[in-house]
Amino acid sequence: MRIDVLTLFPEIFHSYLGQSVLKKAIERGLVEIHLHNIRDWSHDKKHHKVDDRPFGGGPGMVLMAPPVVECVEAVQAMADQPGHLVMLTPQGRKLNQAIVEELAQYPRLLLLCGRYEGFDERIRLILKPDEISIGDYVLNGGEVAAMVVIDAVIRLVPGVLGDEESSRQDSFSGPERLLDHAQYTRPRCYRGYEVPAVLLSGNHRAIERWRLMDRRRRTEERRRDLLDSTTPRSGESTQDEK
Ligand code: 6GU
Repeated sequence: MRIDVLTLFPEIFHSYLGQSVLKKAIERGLVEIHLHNIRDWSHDKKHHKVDDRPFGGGPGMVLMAPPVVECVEAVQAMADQPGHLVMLTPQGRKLNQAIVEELAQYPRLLLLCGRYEGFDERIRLILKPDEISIGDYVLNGGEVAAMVVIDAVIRLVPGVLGDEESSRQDSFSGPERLLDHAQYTRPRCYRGYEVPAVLLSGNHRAIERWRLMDRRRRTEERRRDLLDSTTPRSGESTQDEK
C-alpha cells in the first residue's frame, strides 16, 4: 500500500515513521509513505503563504484553494494509479474499525491534513474528498488524525503484523465487533488474584468459549452501544446513528 500525506507540517510525521511496526513494514516493502508539503504549491513565491483571512470576517485563517487543489493534483500524478483522497476534518464521518477496513482495501491513499480554521469550501467542491474525523473533539490540525488513520490501516495490510491472527482477534474485529477479552500472564496468582482456571486447562474449545463470553460481558458492561444491530459491520460504514 502507498500512502501520500499532504500537510503543512511534514516534520510531525518523522519520529512516527521511525517507529518499529511501521519502520519494518516500510523496510519490507509492504508500505510506502510519502510526505508532501502543501506550502511547496503556494502561489506566493516570497512568503509561501497558503492561508488567508476568511471572507465575511471571523477569527483565524482559512487554507486557500489553489495550493491545496494543485498539490493534490500533482501528488495524484506521482504514481501510475490515483489514490483514494481522504481529508481529515472534524466534519467528516467518524472513524471506526469498519471504515478502517474499507480504507485498507485501497492500494493507494492520499491523506490531506488541514490546519487553522479550515479549508476553503472550493477544495471540497472540486476534489470531493472522503472526509474523516477521528472523534467528537477538536484538534489543532489533521496531522495527529492522519497518524491514527495510518496506524489503524497498516495493521490490516497483509504481512505487517507478525501474526495474522492478532488483528482479527482485536477489539471491534470479527463478526460481532466486540471488545477484547481479558488476558493473563505469569504469575498464576498475584496479590490473591488467580488466573481463571479454564485458561490453564489446556482445553482450547473451553478457552475459546470462555473468551467469547468474556468479550460479550465486557462489551455489555462498558459499551452497550456496540451491541446494537445498527453497528456498522465490515464493508458497511455509516455515521453513528446515536
Ligand atoms: Cl480529522 N481534524 C481536526 N482538526 N480535529 C479533529 C479531527 C480531525 N477529528 C477529530 N477532531
